[in-house]
Amino acid sequence: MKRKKAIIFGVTGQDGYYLTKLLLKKKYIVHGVKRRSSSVPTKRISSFLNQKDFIIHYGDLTDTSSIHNLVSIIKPDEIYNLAAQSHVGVSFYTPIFTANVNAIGVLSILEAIRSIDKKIKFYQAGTSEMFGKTNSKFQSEKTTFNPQSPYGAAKVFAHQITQNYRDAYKIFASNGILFNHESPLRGDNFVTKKIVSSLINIKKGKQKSLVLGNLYARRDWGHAADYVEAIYKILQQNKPDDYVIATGKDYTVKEFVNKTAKIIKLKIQWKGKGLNEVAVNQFGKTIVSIDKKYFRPLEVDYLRGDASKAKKYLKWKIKNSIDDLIKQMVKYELD
Ligand code: NAP
Ligand code: G4F
Repeated sequence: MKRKKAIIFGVTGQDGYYLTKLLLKKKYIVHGVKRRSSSVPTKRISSFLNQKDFIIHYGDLTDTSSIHNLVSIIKPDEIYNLAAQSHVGVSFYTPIFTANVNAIGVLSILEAIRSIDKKIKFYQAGTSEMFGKTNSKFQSEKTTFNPQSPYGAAKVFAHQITQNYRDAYKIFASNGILFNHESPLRGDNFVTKKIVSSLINIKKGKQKSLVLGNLYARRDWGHAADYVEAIYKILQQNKPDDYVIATGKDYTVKEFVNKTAKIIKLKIQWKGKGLNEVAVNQFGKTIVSIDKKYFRPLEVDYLRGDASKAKKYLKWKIKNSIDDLIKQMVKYELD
């Protein structure tokens, strides 16, 4: 049987690692695209670099010619677009770059598919940030988008242009609408990784305190390994479509701190209010404090997803609870 070929844009990121691992297991030939960087960007995927079924290429979503060349040379069966400037807070500082990568970059891939081979299947990494400020208790595929950041707004464009190319050119182009998903390989400046690594450093006496922004934002946190299973399944359906992927459970940032502290047996107690709220240890020493600089110009206060459609049609299942996730993140940091 002919083996499938996939291109992964964003292969060096968190999800890039887990999706590569999954596709190699399924006997795909995986072509990963990395961009030029002054430091080594392939740390997460170093274990795949010497495998013959994993081929790495240079490319950049802001360089349309690189995308066109890769698609025409590789002629893949499937393209997974995980590439993005993925930090919501940073998107306020680099809004134009964020829009070029997260919105126009997606259009460049779709244009390459349209002009080279309309049979190539396409997955776009959409996000719950597209819902932004919402009144829905659970957000589903039917919930209105109301993004609150350059990141979210660019992702809405990417989502809608993916639907347009599906309808206009009959391309198998599908969107995942993924809620927050984390792992031991999460980027250092996302809140979960920052909390886990800092609290462990504090416990070991290597760091004095953890400084956070909004403690009361609520997020629906899942595990990246479970979410890439859904990404894969989305492209194996008979028809292209859009799917919410989420756990359906939400916690505040403060609750995530408390859960992590409990797992690593660090005793903390909260006191004070607003910007003066702190967590202290048993000796009264401040371990967690708040700084305005980590607040965003606009915040998404609350996200909780309804993944019924994915559960029904993709037969997608969650394997890791939030406590499993934190325990794995803790173990990785300790190792
Ligand atoms: P990540 O760890 O930040 O990875 C992003 C990837 O995109 C990296 O490989 C990065 O390369 C690459 N990239 C950035 N700019 C690029 C450019 N101009 N050209 C080519 N590649 C570029 O993000 P992730 O957590 O794996 O998320 C994967 C995708 O899912 C992203 O699109 C993200 O927006 C979306 N998403 C994530 C979540 C989540 O909670 N993790 C939820 C919903 C949606 P470098 O390694 O060189 O930086
Ligand atoms: O970990 P975060 O930066 O993730 P955020 O903004 O929810 O975005 C992540 O999930 C999205 C899916 O909904 C993805 F599309 C996106 O690519 C990314 O993966 O922040 C989570 C919450 C926010 O409300 C933030 O304001 O934590 C709050 N927070 C509080 N203190 C902090 C901090 N966030 C960060 N990064 N750093 C802090 O010190």
